[in-house]
Amino acid sequence: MKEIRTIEGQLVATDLSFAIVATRFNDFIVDRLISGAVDYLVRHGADPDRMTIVRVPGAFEMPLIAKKMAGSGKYDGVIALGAVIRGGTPHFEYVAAEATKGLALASLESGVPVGFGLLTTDNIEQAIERAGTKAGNKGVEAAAAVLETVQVLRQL
Ligand code: INI
Repeated sequence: MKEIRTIEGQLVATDLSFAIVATRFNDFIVDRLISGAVDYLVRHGADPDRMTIVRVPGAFEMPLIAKKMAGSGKYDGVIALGAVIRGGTPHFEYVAAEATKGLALASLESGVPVGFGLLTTDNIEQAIERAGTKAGNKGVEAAAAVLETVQVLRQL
C-alpha cells in the first residue's frame, strides 16, 4: 500500500512562547498544575523567559484572559489551569460549563491552541489525585497537548 502523508507535532518547545492562565481559586491545587506545566515545557526546550503566567480570580474569568493572550500575537500557545470542585449547589455546573465553552471559543477564534488544564472534580481528593499524585498531573497533560498542537499547526 502507498504510504500516506501523515503530519505529527514534534514535542520540541525551543523558540516557542507560552502563556499560562491560572486561577487563584483552589490555588493549593492549581500551583501544582502550574509546576507540572512549566516543568514539562522547560524539559522540552522552552525558555522560561518566554513564558508568562497570569493569575485570575476563578475559572469563570479564564476565557477572557485566555482569549486576550491568545489573540495578542505574543504567544504560540496558551495553557489554562484551574480546578472547579463540586460543592452542594449547582454553582459548579455553571462555572465549569462557561469556563469550558469559553476556553474552546478563545482557541477557535484566535487560531492559537489553548490547553484545557481545568480539573472538574466531585471532591478535593479527586483534584489532588490529578495534580501530581496518583492520577498524574493535568497541567502536564495540558502543556503537552498545547505543544503538540502548536507543532501540528506550524506544518499546515
Ligand atoms: N472558581 C473556580 O476556579 N473553582 C471553583 O471550584 C469555583 N467554585 O466552586 O465556586 C469557582 N468559583 C468562582 C468563579 O470562577 C468566579 O471567580 C466567581 O464567580 C466571580 O466571577
